[in-house]
Amino acid sequence: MHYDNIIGGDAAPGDGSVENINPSDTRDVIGTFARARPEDVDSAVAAARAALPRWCASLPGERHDILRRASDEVLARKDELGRALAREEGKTLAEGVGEAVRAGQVLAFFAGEALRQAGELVPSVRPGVEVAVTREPVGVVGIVTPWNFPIAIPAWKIAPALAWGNAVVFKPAELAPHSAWLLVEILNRAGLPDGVLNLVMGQGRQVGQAMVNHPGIEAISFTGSVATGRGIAAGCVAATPMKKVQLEMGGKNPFVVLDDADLDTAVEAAVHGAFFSTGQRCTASSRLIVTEGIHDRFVAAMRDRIAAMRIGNALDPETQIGPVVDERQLATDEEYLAIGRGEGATLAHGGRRLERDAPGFYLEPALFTEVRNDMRIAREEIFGPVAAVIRVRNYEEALDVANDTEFGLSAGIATTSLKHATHFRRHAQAGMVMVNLPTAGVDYHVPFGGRKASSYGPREQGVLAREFYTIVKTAYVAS
Ligand code: UN1
Repeated sequence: MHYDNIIGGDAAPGDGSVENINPSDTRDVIGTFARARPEDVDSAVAAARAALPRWCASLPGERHDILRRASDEVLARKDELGRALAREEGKTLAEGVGEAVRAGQVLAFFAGEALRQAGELVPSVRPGVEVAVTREPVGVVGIVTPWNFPIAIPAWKIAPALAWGNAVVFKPAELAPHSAWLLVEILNRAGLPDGVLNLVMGQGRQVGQAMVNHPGIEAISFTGSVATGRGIAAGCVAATPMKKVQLEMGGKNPFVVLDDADLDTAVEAAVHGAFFSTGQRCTASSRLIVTEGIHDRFVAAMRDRIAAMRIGNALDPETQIGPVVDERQLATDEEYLAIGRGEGATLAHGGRRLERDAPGFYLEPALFTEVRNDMRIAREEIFGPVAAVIRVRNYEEALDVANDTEFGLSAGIATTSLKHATHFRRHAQAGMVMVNLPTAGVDYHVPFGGRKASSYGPREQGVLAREFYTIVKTAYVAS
């Protein structure tokens, strides 16, 4: 089956197409997906601009109803959407269905937000004057999303954009456009006026760049790598007019395990955080920072736990870890396995390529031990099923090591000490802190985002999402 771009409510072919391949079985072609040209970005922006006045002026009830209908459909079709997602991205069926449900919940949350658009009436410091502080849509928003959460991340960017009256030009990742296409189709069918939401598919370098440069787009929200994010931010500032920008980028998330931790809790959280979704999450626990009293027991339990995991075809309900997303990511993972060995870390478990019935990108989850925090495997985001255990003496050293990173997305700790849990919650330099929980796997109704190189601009999700998707107007009225 072939999938076109969707511009102004119509199918738009673009120039040529790309095959979308199932990473669990590379013989399985999901479909061909159109590749947008810069002129298609122009058409998408023109369609969005034409649709904007009507959508900006739409009533909260209309926006609510459309988002609510889309949520209902996503939730009703969760199994089918979850399967489509698992097939193109390689996360397991359970993870795929879970992500589809999350997208449905996000849509419902922002349907509610569409109804909660209050401003403030403030007494002026001058007599006879009233001040009204209200929020208005930003305009046309460009949304650029990664392959690793191909329906949830689009939903948590598109839903608030629409709830607050913006029109959207949306570019999903080239590796996983099917889930995105299905989401756009559902939202359009839920009653969005033509042109409010436009889908342009293709490469970041062409389509994304054209969006960043385009004078008809007021803001860009992006999730992806630090290098690309930096380029987008620079482009948004250099553009005329300058664009508002929101970036969610990498992580090198620490998960601290203290001597007093409950071992099962620590191992479950570490395995989940490091290896579920094949480690392909910006919130993955890639540094396991373990105090020496529990170190050997923790490593032994991790090895047993990892050895028992079933790695295989994402569409097999028995599978617990799916394949890596593609050949290139697999090569990166293998390169880091070699780098880690070269740096003197011990590969305590895994790291082999696996053969399965179907040809796919299967990699055994890998656990390095004897890692120092200055090694590249402890500093650079790998984005694969590779975790590094760093041995430390005590809590104080653990906290120092946890914070000694250019990133600051999520930080976790396993401990039964209230004192250490509280101290860590206050002093971890991260946007999100998890106590006795995996660093990955977040709620859909509260803010998401990080510090340092992990994020730039306002938070995503929850009520704070409005900071990016609205601009404030302060009106002074003399009576
Ligand atoms: C999660 O861990 O539940 O790209 C979400 C990512 C993040 C989303 C993680 N933006 O991995």
